[in-house]
Amino acid sequence: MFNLILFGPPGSGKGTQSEKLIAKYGLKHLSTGDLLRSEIAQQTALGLEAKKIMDKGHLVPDEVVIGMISSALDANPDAKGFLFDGFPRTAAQAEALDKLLDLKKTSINVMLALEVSEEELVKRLLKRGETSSRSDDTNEAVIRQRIAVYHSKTAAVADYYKGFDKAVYLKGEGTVEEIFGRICGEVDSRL
Ligand code: B4P
Repeated sequence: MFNLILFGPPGSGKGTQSEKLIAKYGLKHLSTGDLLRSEIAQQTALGLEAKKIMDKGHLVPDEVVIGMISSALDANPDAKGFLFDGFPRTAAQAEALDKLLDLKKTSINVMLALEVSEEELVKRLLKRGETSSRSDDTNEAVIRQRIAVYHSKTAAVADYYKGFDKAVYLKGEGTVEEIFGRICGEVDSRL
């Protein structure tokens, strides 16, 4: 089994690169952002609560996203590997993920972190906000709040994987194909 975390601030290209990676390597894509947006679209109680939090640029509580990932792992017993996109985002989520994978006798192979400047992140997300239905992408103050939360809570997750020698940093600027090439180089060297 090959398990990969695609890591980086909001707008760093995680979702964009994940689409290409799952097509190339046949991994099961687990995006907590997508799972939450699906709950919102279905107007579940969880989705309605999550929307209020996401629209302010804050993180949904750990127990909610950990529960979603646990169910998704259980629902895919035959996966040849998982691509975690947007998860873990806190140290508690990282520890919980290790425990969940341990129960399944597997572990994270590598965490690939995309590095992008703040101005480029804001530019990309505002552009996406012009065409997508994502309300968290239309307001620059909310976008900057999400980036601030990344620095205060999420960036430390990289240190967790550094401690296990599993963190790799990649330049997340350039064309989508250039960045995909860098990511594939790292994946291929570990397969
Ligand atoms: P996510 O859905 O994870 O979304 P994101 O971080 O905003 O974006 P992503 O990084 O995937 O976007 P991409 O760069 O691909 O999170 C949304 C919210 O959900 C969070 O704020 C939080 O509230 C909640 N949440 C999710 N997971 C959680 C968790 N684990 N715990 C708690 N809360 C959680 O795309 C951005 C744009 O850039 C696109 O328009 C794309 O076309 C463009 N782009 C990509 N690559 C480019 C390139 N090379 N050049 C130019 N543009 C590019």
